[in-house]
Amino acid sequence: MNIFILGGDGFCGWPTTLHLSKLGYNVHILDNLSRRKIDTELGVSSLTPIASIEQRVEAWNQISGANIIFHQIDLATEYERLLGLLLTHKPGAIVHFAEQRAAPYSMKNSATKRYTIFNNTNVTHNVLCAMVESKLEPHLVHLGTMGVYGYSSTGLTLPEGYLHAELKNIHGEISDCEILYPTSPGSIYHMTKCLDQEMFKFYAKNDHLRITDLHQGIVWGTMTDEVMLDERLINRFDYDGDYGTVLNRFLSQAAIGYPLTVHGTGGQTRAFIHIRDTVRCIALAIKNPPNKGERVKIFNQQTEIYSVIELAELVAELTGSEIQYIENPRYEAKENSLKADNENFLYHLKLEPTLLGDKLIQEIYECSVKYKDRIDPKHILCQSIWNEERKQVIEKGLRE
Ligand code: NAD
Ligand code: USQ
Repeated sequence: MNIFILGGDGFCGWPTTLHLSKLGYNVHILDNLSRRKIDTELGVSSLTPIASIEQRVEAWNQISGANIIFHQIDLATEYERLLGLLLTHKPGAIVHFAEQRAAPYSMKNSATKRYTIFNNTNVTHNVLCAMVESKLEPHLVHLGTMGVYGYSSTGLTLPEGYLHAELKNIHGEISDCEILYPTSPGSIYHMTKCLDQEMFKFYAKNDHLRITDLHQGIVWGTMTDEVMLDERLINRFDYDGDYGTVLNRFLSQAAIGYPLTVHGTGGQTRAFIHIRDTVRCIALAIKNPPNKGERVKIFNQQTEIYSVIELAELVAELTGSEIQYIENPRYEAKENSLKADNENFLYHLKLEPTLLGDKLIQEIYECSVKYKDRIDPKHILCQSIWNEERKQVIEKGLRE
């Protein structure tokens, strides 16, 4: 079966490409390399020395005997080319990673806010539109986020996408239904994932497209079995204040003796998944598509829940690092509780989760130490401030 990986040059997309290729799928990567261009714009590079897309594809094809093909295409603007590629290669599945995915980058300024909305919503809508126009019926697997639910400590276990609700009419009669869980995005980036969700709902209802939306937690780690085969296959590792995610950031900070940058109290509680499980979950989702006419399948793709301070303490204990509490540049709850269902992957699809206790944290630390000379300390702090109120608090702190 042919598979299109949209955004297959990125942090999650590249290891997924290799994993699906190893499983025997014919993989095509569609990517405009915008993530590499944003690194140049920000003056920063991946902690790990990633090869060019041409070199990494050639290396994999040589090592594995597969024939991954790379198409450089901007999916937000090149609709006709996308349609042409669909009609030529007739993929059985499309995995959609191709969005601007950093919350801090999306909140930097008007230009990055507008870019994130333009890029993400257009990519998603172009893909849906082209699926309908092509009359092909590929299964779309989209990478969404746990952040669509928001972090408001309701005490509820977050369901997998749909909330059971009782609606009361003016006569007091109650009817049962299932609704999409009310969204509460914490950034412009997260908001695009909420908009994606509505588009998926419409196209599944109106055109009977088969869609799976994976609400993924924060990904940690960088290595999978396939990327470890050869230095040229090495995966991206973001450590900077815009793109680095919290646990990977703490481990890279520890590698250069930089105090761990806990925002606020560190009471923010989030869901996590290791990159090895990301690629496995996607393979499982591809094998288990919804039926035609079925509503969008939504799975929570996360295996563990931690607060930021719990992670900082874990890393501090492992590496002897100091913890530094800094004024939070984000406008978010200081503390939240979080419980989320993940039965679909863990119990129905039998994912054996990779957990933080599994010593992989040491592997990431060692990787950070190996490449620590590539870390530029001036890019560590998050410079993106969510709103005027946060800006004033931070400026006041600097004056005192
Ligand atoms: P990434 O930025 O490393 O990769 C995204 C890829 O998409 C890049 O290679 C980029 O060049 C490409 N892309 C973006 N816009 C494009 C366009 N218009 N046309 C063609 N290609 C385009 O991000 P990632 O960390 O691999 O995340 C992949 C997906 O998974 C994102 O949608 C993200 O929202 C989701 N996700 C990521 C995480 C995480 O922790 N990294 C967690 C939850 C969900
Ligand atoms: N944080 C710190 N210190 C840091 C960096 C972050 O305390 O140095 C805090 C943040 O304030 C936040 C939490 O850690 O409360 C998580 O931040 P993050 O940057 O690790 O993750 P986030 O911005 O939520 O985004 C990441 C991915 C995004 C994905 C999301 C999944 O970049 O693509 O959608 O994780 S989720 O969080 O479940 O929405």
